[in-house]
Amino acid sequence: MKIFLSGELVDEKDAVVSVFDHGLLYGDGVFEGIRAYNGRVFLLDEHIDRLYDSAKAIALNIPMTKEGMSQAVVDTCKANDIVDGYIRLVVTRGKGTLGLNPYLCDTAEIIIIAARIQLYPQELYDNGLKIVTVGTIRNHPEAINPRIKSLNYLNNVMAKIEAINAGCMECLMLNHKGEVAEASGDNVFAVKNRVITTPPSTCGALEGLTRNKVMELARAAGYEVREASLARYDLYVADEVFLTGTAAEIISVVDIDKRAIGTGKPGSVTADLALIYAECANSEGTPIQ
Ligand code: PXG
Repeated sequence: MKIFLSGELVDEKDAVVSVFDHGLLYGDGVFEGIRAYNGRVFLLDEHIDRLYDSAKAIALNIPMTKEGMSQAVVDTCKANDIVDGYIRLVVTRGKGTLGLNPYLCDTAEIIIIAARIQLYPQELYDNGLKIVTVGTIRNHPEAINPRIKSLNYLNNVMAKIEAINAGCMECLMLNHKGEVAEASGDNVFAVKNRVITTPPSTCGALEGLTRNKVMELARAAGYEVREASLARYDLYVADEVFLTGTAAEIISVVDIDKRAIGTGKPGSVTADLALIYAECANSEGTPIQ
């Protein structure tokens, strides 16, 4: 495998970073997880924009233009013959001292890994997920704003541990006010009387690109789509609940805290949206070759 590191494509065995890199020492950095479908990088511009916004928010200067970054993603896919894949784009603060001060770090380190995608088992898409609400709340927005896709994922990892300990693969995270925020690595949607609602990012959700695309496609298909604060109650009594994310795409939730959602089986609106999304993902994007 060829990895993009510090401006060039190197062999995987040579793709090493310093133990003094603040991405490792402090989780100081930002990242994106991007999909390629059918020889095209899906939502590339949107991912690059979000990466630079996250970097801006943590006062991290990325030593490359957005155009250069987009080209580097495409070049890394090309070098690895990616047709359908998952791209991990990471920007760390770079090599520094054994102290927090980010201003003492060298230039940011840019890492791009283009790999084959590990899909969730089909069974989960056919039958839906069971999830639980966890005690770990989403980061307070004035501590680390959940809109920043930072390398510091401990908040989500702690939630994921609770989910797995409860026998679930995903969980529901609330914000500091008890409102629904999102799952540990996916956004959440509720469907009630065919109206589709998802929390706004101010409720503690990452502004997911799958989320945004699903809202756009749903509106174009004639659904009413709202961004509004949701309580756990709203999810318990919804007709359908589903999660969205680059890796998961669109997946039904059929049980939350032992309450069956709707019929307890994946619903028709979710299935309709998954189909529309797949069509879009397979026909749009930045060509690799
Ligand atoms: N919320 C959080 C906290 C995320 O990390 C999403 C929502 C969905 O956003 P996108 O833009 O992907 O629609 C994410 C991103 C993984 C993995 O390996 C998934 C994410 C992040 C890191 C790893 O499954 N999801």
